Formats: sequence, structure tokens, C-alpha cells
Amino acid sequence: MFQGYQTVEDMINKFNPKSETVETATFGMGCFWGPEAMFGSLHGVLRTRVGFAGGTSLKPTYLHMGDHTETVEIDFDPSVISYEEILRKFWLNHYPNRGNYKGRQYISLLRYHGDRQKEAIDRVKREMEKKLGESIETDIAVFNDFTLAEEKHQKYYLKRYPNTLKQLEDLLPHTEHLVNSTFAARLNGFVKGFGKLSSLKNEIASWNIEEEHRETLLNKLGTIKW
Ligand code: MHO
Repeated sequence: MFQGYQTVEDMINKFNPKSETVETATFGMGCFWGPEAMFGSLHGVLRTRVGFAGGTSLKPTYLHMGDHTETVEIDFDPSVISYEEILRKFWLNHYPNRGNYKGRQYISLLRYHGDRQKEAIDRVKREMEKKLGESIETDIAVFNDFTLAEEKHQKYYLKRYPNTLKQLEDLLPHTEHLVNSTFAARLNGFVKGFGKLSSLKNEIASWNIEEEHRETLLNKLGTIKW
């Protein structure tokens, strides 16, 4: 493990790009593995995690989800990517009126954090309804809960590369690191086919972190054997 890099807090401070403002977006659009990878590849998205939201049953798990929905939660820097842009990607990447096959597990769901997000939803929804030619049935309400899914579902596509994960062990020793790391979010997107390695290198080179930590990440990226 890197020196002084013992806690998740340490990791965030040292290796995640710093931002003045952080906002959270919570949404469901079918199986949560794919959207975690897609959103994790976007510049301005700082962290991604998957879990359950929108229902009433207590302590949902993957096998006992109750009336909850597979949900992705992202923390993002609104000065780099706006909530409106996130909403457009959300609606352009799933069909929101598919109905509730398998109960509420895979429904289209949005949980807003604050009035500004609610207004953005109203605006972008109207825009998307015009595009779609149908009214959108996404289940929309104020955020009230999110339960993190089991470890194996976090950064699911990156988990398909156990050799790579082994090489990342010093940077990402525990699930909490994997869940909270911007680098892990990008790699998870990359292995699922979102974004190019060269653009990821350029992006990391621009991250607002100390030179030494930037070098560590870029070296890692250059030496990983997939
Ligand atoms: N059809 C997918 C769904 C997984 S997703 C986490 C599978 O079981 O492989 O709902």
C-alpha cells in the first residue's frame, strides 16, 4: 500500500480529482452494471456506485430487493458536467416506458437531490418527450434512500479482469476504495468499451492532484496487463 494511503479519505484526497463542488445524481435504467460503466467513463464524474433505491422494504439485497430498483448513484463536479447533460445521457440510453417486468427491479427511476435538480428534470423530460414522441413514464420523486449493493456488483465489468485487479491492489486494496475511486470508475468504463485509453491518459494528466499521484496513476495505466 502507498504510504499515508490507509483510508478511503486518504485515497480520495490524493488520487481523485479535486473539485470545489460535488453533486449527487441517483437513477435507475435497467440492470445497474452497464450504466455504472457508462457514467464512470465521463469526464466530471468523480465516483460511481450501484445499489437499491425507491422502495419501502428494509435492508434490500440483490436477492431480496423487495420493491426497490437497481440504481446507480454518481457524484459529479457540476462545473465540468451538468446535471442536465447527465439527464440527457440517462434518457438517451434506455427506453423509459418498458413497464415493470420483474416488479420494480428494472424500472426507469430518478431520485432528485434538491429543487434545482427537480427543475432540470422537468425541463429535460419535456425535451426528451418531444424527441421520443411519447410521454415519459420514469418514476420521479425526491431522494430518500440508497442502499449500496453487494461487493461483487460494484465496478462489475472491471471485476471480470482479476489479473488487472491484482495489479491495482496497492491503489485499491478494499471494496470501499474501488467504490470511491475515480480511477476505478474510468477503468470500469474503459473495459466495457466506453472511452479511449489515450483520452483517459489526457484526462488524468489534467486532474487537479499532486504531480506525484498523477504520475502514479499514469504509470499504472501504462503498465497494467489486461
Ligand atoms: N440479466 C442480467 C442481469 C443482471 S443485473 C445486475 C444477469 O443476470 O446476468 O440485473
